[in-house]
Amino acid sequence: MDIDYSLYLVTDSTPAILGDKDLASVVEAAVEGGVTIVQLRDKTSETADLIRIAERLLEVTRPRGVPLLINDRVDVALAVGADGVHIGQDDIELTAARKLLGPEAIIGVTVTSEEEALIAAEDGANYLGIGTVFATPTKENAKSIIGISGVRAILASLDSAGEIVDTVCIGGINATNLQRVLYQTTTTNGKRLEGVAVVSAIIAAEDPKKAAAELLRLVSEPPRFASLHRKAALSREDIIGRVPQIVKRLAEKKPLCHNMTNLVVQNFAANVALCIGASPIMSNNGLEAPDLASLGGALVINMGTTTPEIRSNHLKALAAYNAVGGPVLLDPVGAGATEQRRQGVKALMAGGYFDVIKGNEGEIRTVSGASGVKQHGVDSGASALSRDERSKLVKELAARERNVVLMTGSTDYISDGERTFAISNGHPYLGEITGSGCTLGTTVAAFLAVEREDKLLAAIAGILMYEIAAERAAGFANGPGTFVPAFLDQLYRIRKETENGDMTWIARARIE
Ligand code: 3NM
Ligand code: MG
Repeated sequence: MDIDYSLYLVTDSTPAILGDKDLASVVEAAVEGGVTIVQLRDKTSETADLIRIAERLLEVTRPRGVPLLINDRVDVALAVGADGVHIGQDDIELTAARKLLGPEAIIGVTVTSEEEALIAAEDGANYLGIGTVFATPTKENAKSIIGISGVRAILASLDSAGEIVDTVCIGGINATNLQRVLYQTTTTNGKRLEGVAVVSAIIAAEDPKKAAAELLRLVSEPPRFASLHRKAALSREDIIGRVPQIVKRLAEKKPLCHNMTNLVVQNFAANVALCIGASPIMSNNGLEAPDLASLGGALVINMGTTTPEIRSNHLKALAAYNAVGGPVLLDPVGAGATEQRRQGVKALMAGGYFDVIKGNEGEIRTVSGASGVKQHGVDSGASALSRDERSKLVKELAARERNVVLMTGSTDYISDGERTFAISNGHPYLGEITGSGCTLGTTVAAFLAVEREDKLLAAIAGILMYEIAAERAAGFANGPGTFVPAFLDQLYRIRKETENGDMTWIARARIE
């Protein structure tokens, strides 16, 4: 059976979602908009009513070749001649439903864990509905919220068990997160969801036809922020050869570097951006982010001074940049220091795609989900991990998020999930002044704006320019105080030397 699961509509007749619209008309509009499969889900109607509703829906789905499944009720499916059923873990057994409905029926099963998924696949489910992805008011007593990483773990275990079964995910999917969910749930082996299932994104929409058409377009297109190129091998020699060219390009293009950053580093970050040749704007107003995102620059979201209001501005800006594929860097400052910050990181990572996540060891461990990470304040503190553990952590987190992860320290570790490097440039003075981590974020973001093909290379270019400038500046400084202006000078000088064709500074790169 070749069923198209791209855009799966699950119905809901409760007033909170359907409003005073007529369900069959909404489904008809949704099918016209491009929904590829429909499930009648109605937990309250009497059986006779349910049968009448199912018959009405069949009248609008069948002429267009769109399958109609019935939630839970094998009897109703049989009575109206529907195409199949969708069953939850507490409903009729899959094998029993198969006996009643026969081999041709489409039977889908809700799964929340790897174990449930493997059992349903072995028992011959046609597809799995994996969820709940995000908390959703449509299903308030959801068994568990498994997030993007939970969906990917299920896909990976199906893949490694050799189970071939179609999959969709459900729960809180809408036009703003759909592409990221499809992108980030794809396993390193390339196993991906066949589609997404939605309720409110269509049923509660003002114009269900338009909503369905837009969702279908999003399912069919890669996200604007996706890296489409193959991850080319990158040798030390490639890096030494290419980084100065990117520094030069940055100086020529003067990309906008939009910083939503903390109170402490506003001025320093703007100066760093200017010295490397970028054009800084320090705006924490999420409402102007769509205008700024259209200017082709990059965004830094720095959690250094965070409040719920600031977070909502961050989320607005993140959505705006994601929509146009503008690069976004997350700096989860002090992520593990307080409960507020841990929640903040979760909300941001559930709210959009970050091309690069940059933090110190404690921050990166918190982002990766490690519990009990002790952070005194926002400073880095002593390392708890070996070199191998650090390199593995950034690699695995980057593979999980399908982005680039940079963990700073006396040696920095950076990976895109496939290629991992350790960089040991820099100077201890960077640890004695405020904002050195934050302004590295600013620098890397500016590089992302001008090197779109290879985000890892862009980030490495930023780190090398920044840390080599710090090394050179230390030679002119008497201590941290005089280091700051010397550092700005050296960022500026490296830019000018590079513009004038003198690339010798890159010889200092310590990268492996
Ligand atoms: N099943 P919306 S979540 C019907 O996790 C349903 O199994 C879920 O609604 C599961 O698209 C859900 O409005 C509701 O978030 C999804
Ligand atoms: Mg059920």
